[in-house]
Amino acid sequence: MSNDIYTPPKVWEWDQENGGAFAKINRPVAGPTHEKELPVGQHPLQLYSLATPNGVKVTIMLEELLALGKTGAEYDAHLIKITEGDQFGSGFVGVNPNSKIPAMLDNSTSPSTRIFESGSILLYLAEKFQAFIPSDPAKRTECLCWLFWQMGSAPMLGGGFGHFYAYAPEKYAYPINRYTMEVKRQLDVLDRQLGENRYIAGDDYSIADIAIWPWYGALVTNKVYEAAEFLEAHKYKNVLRWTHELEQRPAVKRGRMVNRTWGDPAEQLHERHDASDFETKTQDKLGASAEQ
Ligand SMILES: N[C@@H](CCC(=O)N[C@@H](CS)C(=O)NCC(=O)O)C(=O)O
Repeated sequence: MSNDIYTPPKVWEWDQENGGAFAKINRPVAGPTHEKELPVGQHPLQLYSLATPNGVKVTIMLEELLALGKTGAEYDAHLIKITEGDQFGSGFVGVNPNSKIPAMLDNSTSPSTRIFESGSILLYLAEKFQAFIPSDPAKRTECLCWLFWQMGSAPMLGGGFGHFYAYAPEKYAYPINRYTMEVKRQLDVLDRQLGENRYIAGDDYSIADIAIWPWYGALVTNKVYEAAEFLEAHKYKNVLRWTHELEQRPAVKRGRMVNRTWGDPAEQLHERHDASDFETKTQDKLGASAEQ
């Protein structure tokens, strides 16, 4: 690949060697590549995920629900290694035909309910447990506006800006400028909203915060794409104030650890099957017990 001007052929052909991070798992077709059943644990909710920003939305929500005392939100979190193609196993595709984490099964219903798309999972859980979504119709609408804002906006951040700034095999001015413009605009949207409100949708912490924080909070604190300086993240003061407030929440701290396979071993809980796993099964503890 080079910076030469590209003239599209009459019919696009799949160049399997086109390089770039994640080229190995990208395909122009859907459906399973292999037969593989999903593991099923003992709890009502079965989550199949990885601790990317999209995955973390759901684990934060589940930990917040448990912190509120909603015991029906007990869950098993199974690790899906997307760089190894686990999302293309037949069992996973059965839960999410779109082959992306997070995906969830609610085994407390008969038959089981499958839920995919992180925004839809947050809404499902908020409605099921009547929590983190306002009951007042106007406030509920505001909360859903921001939830859907996230679902429409984050692909510009991840698939657009993050891809071309951090992952593309070569840097091109055109897409980086285009998506930087859009991401800075999005940060300004959030900054203005958070200048007038404590939380995204008003006075109360909600699924709008839980959806938006893992992407935009990580961006302004340099945890994704190493782009905080490039984007002048320090200028979005209200976003930073909100980001730091949310990161202190115990459920947010726990949610970020689940299905995490990189970074500090003390913050990696590869699978979560019980609340006590946070104390006993993080990688530092498992590594230490393997050494004894
Ligand atoms: N809109 C989806 C996006 C999910 C998504 O893009 N998941 C990524 C990880 S963050 C994934 O599973 N990628 C694997 C692949 O594309 O094969 C959601 O919010 O759930």
